[in-house]
Amino acid sequence: MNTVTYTIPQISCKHCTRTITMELSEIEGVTKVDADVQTKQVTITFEEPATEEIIKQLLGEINYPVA
Ligand SMILES: [Cu+2]
Repeated sequence: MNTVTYTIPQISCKHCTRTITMELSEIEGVTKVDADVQTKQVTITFEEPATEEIIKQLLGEINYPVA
């Protein structure tokens, strides 16, 4: 089990955090997503087959690239 925290400057409201949480939860192996509007940070808990590369790629695809 791995936990990573990313800063995502594009997070601006609760809609953003909901979108990010929903999209990341679709990735097989992602078990927990905690996105915060105030800090613009997303903390993700995951295990195989999910990888940081897969997570970062998806965030880029949905226009919330990691800083
Ligand atoms: Cu928003």
